[in-house]
This record gives sequence, structure tokens and C-alpha cells, in this order.
Amino acid sequence: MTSTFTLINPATGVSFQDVPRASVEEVDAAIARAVVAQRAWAALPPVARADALRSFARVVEAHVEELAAIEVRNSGHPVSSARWEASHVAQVLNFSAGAPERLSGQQIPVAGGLDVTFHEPFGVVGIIVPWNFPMTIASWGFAPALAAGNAVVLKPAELTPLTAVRIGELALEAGLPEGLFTVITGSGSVVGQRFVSHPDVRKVVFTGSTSVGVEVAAGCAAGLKPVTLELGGKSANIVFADADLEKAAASAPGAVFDNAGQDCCARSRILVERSVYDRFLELLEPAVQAWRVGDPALETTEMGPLISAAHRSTVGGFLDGADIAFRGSAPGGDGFWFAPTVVLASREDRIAREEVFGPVVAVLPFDDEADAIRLANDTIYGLAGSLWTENLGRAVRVARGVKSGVLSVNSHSSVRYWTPFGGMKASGLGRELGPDAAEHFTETKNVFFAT
Ligand code: TAP
Repeated sequence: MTSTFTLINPATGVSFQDVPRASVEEVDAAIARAVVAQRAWAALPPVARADALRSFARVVEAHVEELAAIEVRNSGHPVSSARWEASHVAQVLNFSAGAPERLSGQQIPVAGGLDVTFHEPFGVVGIIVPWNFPMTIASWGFAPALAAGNAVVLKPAELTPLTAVRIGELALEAGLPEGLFTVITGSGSVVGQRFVSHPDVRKVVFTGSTSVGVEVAAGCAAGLKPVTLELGGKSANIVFADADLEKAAASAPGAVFDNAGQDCCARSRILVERSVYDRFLELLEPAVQAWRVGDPALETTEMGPLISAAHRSTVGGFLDGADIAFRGSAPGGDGFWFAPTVVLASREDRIAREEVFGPVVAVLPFDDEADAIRLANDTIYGLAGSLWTENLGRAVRVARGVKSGVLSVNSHSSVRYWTPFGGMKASGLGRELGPDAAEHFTETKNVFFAT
């Protein structure tokens, strides 16, 4: 009998569906089918692969409402966010559809012959997805991987598999060949590990915690397998005294409480220049209290529940002994609710150093520009960050000084599918999205033809 796991709606705490837990044999069978499908896929003319991805995008676009409704139950995302995420998948597919015809290689002049560089697909790519953004993060891997001529086996997180499973079905409805893109539900230690160890999976993309990422990277190194890692973060939101303080304070809650803080790019440290520290907190308090936390099925909701009871208790542990400045509100009931919380912290506090992955933000003062850069970099992570200033020279200096893969000035934007995304230091290895996204799923081959 097939083993299963049970899904729980995070907004109600009620279990609602059982999902198969794949065995190693089932993973191996999917990889074997992917090997066969990939050969035919890579042999298609690039325009045919581009057309297939555009059809896939159209089918996803036609199912945005359905996918959003599934995500509300699956992960507790507010419906307006879930709708954006589903549309984003279609956009990533459309963007990736431009790649097959642009992976044109290079001809380099040589004496005595002709020299051609090809971008060839790896073969089968294994993609391991976390529970916080089940649809978008999956698409950042599978869309460019398919565009480059690979087959994909994808493992969603056990907590949130439903939208990925549905997207896998939509791929078939759109006419993608059987076996080319397979979504396999199951545990990380079985399915994810098999992607790492199976010799026919030639590249792995892992998004998740830094601790598991290190394990995945070690396994890939043992098989000399390339790996892209998108890991944790402790991003800084730096507010200088010369900033538009009203704007900076009004936007700060969204930058950390979006998706209940379960966002690798969450600006979970607000660093404020000492001379405006008190004024900034005065402006921040009403913005936090106005943050709408509640039923994710409502259009007006800005923040839903945390993903699980266990995660809520981990997040709550960060408040032990913390100096809480103020909190927003959250509903009662059986969902995994947690009120947005602002903590006054000093540099050595656990809350100022470790990733919380929940709606808790640490506020710290700094003295000057050099101190701001030092403090922003005083973390093992280097994923995202924001800085607020009206001084252009300072914006340039600080943006160049902060060790993060993505930064925004007078904004909190982190992800655009047409610009590169990824982390430095313990936040990751390699980049996703952007103009080179599909190329990252190819190996370079150089051939010299003697004449
Ligand atoms: P993890 O516990 O690391 O899980 C991520 C995925 O890896 C899940 O699908 C998990 O499977 C699987 N997995 C677990 N153990 C594995 C193993 N030994 N080998 C292979 N796969 C394994 O992370 P999480 O709790 O889901 O996600 C939260 C973390 O992800 C945070 O640190 C967050 O910052 C990070 N994150 C980073 C980004 C980017 S883009 N940098 C984006 C989102 C999240 P299960 O189903 O068994 O859990």
C-alpha cells in the first residue's frame, strides 16, 4: 500500500487531504522516464520548445484562480498574494520561452579550422522546493531548465505540495510530453536525497534552509554534480536620517511581514540612524498596527497564518526575553496565528543574528554610514536588503558596501523574473532568473573542426 502524509490547513488547523509519499523506487522510475523524454525534447527545434512553453504559460494563466484557491488552503497565503504568485509562474514560463532560440553558442576565430561553442542541456535536473513560496520558487527552476532542453523532476515541500502537483498536471494538459516534467511528492530525506545521489540527475537546484543546503551541496560534490543553492537570509532595511522617513516607515511592515515573515528576503532587521531612531519608531507603530492579519481567503487580508504549529512555536521562542516595542494584531482560533512583532535589539541578541522566518523584526540603531555597512554585514547571510536615503552618493557607496545578492534603494523590491536573483555568503550559491537563467541549465561544449 502507498504511504501517505496528511495536509493541514494552516488557517484552521484542520487536516484536509492525504498525499502520496513516494518511495526511492518510484523516484527512480520517474527519473528513468525523464531520461527518455529529455532526449526527444532536446532534439526538437528551439522554436518548438519555445512554443510548448508558451502553451504551458497560457494554460497556467487560465488556471490562476484555481491555483490561488489551492494555495490559500495549501499554505495559508492571502488570496491576493496567491493570485500574484500563480500569474508569476505564467510570466516566468513566457520569459523562459524566449531562451531556446537565444542559446545560440559562439563561433570563435581560430587558425586551421572552425571552432564552435555549444550550450548543451545537462539532461535531467532535480529541483527541491521549500514550503514558503511553493509556486514561484518551483517555476524559477523548472521553466528555464525546460527551456534549455532538460527534463525536470521536482519535489515540493511535504507541507505544501498541492499547487506544484496541479502545475505538473497543467504541463500535460498544455501538451508537454509525458515524463518531461514530473512532480514527485514525498520527504526530503527520500525524494530530495535521491535527486542528489542518482547518477542520471545531472544538476540539482535546492531552495531551503542553509543547514540542509550544505548537506545537499556535499552530496552533489560527491557526485561531481553542479548545484544551485537558494538559502536563508537576515536582510537589513537601512534607514538614514536623510531618508523620506514617512515612506520608509510606511513600507517597512510589508518588507518583513509579507507572507508572515516566511520569506527568505524578509527585511527582518531595521537599522535606523540614531538621530531619527525615536521618530522612526513613532511612525512605524501605526503602520504595524494597521497591518491586516486574518482569513487568507479574504481579498483584504495582507498576512495569513504561519505554516504549522511547530513553526509557530519556533518563532515564539525568539521572543523569550526579547524587548518587545509593540505588536500588531492576529485572530484567535485554531489556525497558526502570530501577531506582527517589533523588537528593540542590540547587536549580540539572537533575534538580531538568526533567521526567524516569522513576523518578527529587530530594530537596531547605528551611528554613521560606515557603522551601517558594518552592521548590515554582521551576519552569516547575504541575500537581500534595502536602503533609504535621499543622498545619491551615499546610496551608491552603501549599495556597493553591503554584501548581498540583491538590494533596493528607496524600495523593497527583490524579485523581478528578468533580473538575476540569489544570495552571497551563507545565503546561497549561483543565481536564478535574469537574462542568463536558462544558460545556467546548460553545459558548455567547445568543438574544433580541422579544415
Ligand atoms: P528545508 O527544511 O531546508 O526544506 C527545503 C526542502 O528541502 C523541502 O522540500 C524539504 O523536504 C527538502 N529536504 C529536507 N531535507 C532534505 C535532504 N536531506 N535532502 C534533500 N532535500 C531535503 O527548508 P524549509 O523549512 O522548507 O524552508 C525554509 C528555509 O528556506 C528558510 O531558511 C528560508 O530562508 C529558505 N528559503 C530560501 C529562499 C531563497 S530563494 N534564498 C527561498 C525560500 C526559502 P520536506 O518536504 O521533507 O521538508
